[in-house]
Amino acid sequence: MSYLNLIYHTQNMNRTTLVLGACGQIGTELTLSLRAKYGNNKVIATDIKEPDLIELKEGPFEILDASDARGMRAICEKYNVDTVYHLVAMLSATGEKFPMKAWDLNMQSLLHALELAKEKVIKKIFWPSSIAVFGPTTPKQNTPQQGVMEPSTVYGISKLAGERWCEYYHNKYNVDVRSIRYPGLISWKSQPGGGTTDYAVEIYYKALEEGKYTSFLSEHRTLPMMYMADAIRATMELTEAPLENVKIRSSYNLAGISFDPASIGASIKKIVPGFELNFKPDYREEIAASWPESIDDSQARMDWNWTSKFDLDSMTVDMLTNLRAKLQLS
Ligand code: AKB
Repeated sequence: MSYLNLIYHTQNMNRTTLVLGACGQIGTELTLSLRAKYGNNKVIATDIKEPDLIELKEGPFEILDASDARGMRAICEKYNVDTVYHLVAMLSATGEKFPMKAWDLNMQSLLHALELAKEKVIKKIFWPSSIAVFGPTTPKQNTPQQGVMEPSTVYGISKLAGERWCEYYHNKYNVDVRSIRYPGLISWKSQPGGGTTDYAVEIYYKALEEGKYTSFLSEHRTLPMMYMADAIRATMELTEAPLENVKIRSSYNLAGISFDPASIGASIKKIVPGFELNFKPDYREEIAASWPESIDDSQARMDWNWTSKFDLDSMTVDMLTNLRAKLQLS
């Protein structure tokens, strides 16, 4: 190895990965998966609050408000950060209650990270978009990668604006930013907060704890969803894909499973036979009604070989098994 190569190699060896929003639904599992792969000290977890899950403290953990540009820069410099996974956002349902807060948090934190990449403080960013970028005028079935996007929620507007900023920073400043339009995510390790798709997590807890659940979405409100294990794998696969494979710099469509509350209820009933499901749609029904039912993710499949593994029943088995153990139920 030449002297210059050796210096380059040594510098890169010491670089770390930063997770913003490490205590959130995605951040928790992503931090643990990244640490399992790269080592605890190579992955810096940050959040605005202390973690409930003690495992998150098994590597470096820093309190950081992602809307604080100086704080984000200081941590990136302190730990010689290479890649930032930016998982801070106010989701759709809470965003409708606090529109300006949602806009400020979702946009500022992204722009701070993009600026750090532009200035070469960091090298790469993963930032999640969402199916919320689509709106009532988008085709609902097999929604294409490119097409009409007229989101009707503040969250969706901020995600669409974020996508445009990502592509802009890539085109103008060569920033290596990668993104996925996540469907609703279902997980047992950490709970979601403030989303329209949260019912699909709550339903599993209630099935085990109470044997019944009242859905805030209507019986046949179909949405694109995905099990967290698939989402984490997609996130790491895209972020680690060779540069030349990443053709979309706004955000990739990603598909997992499409189902409605009635179908997830039927899937749970196969394992919890007495489970009772009722419906009392609230304001979230209107948000859900504006989103697609299924997603065309052929571009992700083509560019970085994406393929999902879990279907509704295999997800239900895995969710209920893990939740039973977590909640210490027999
Ligand atoms: C939400 O429901 O707001 C999120 C999303 C679909 O991005 N889970």
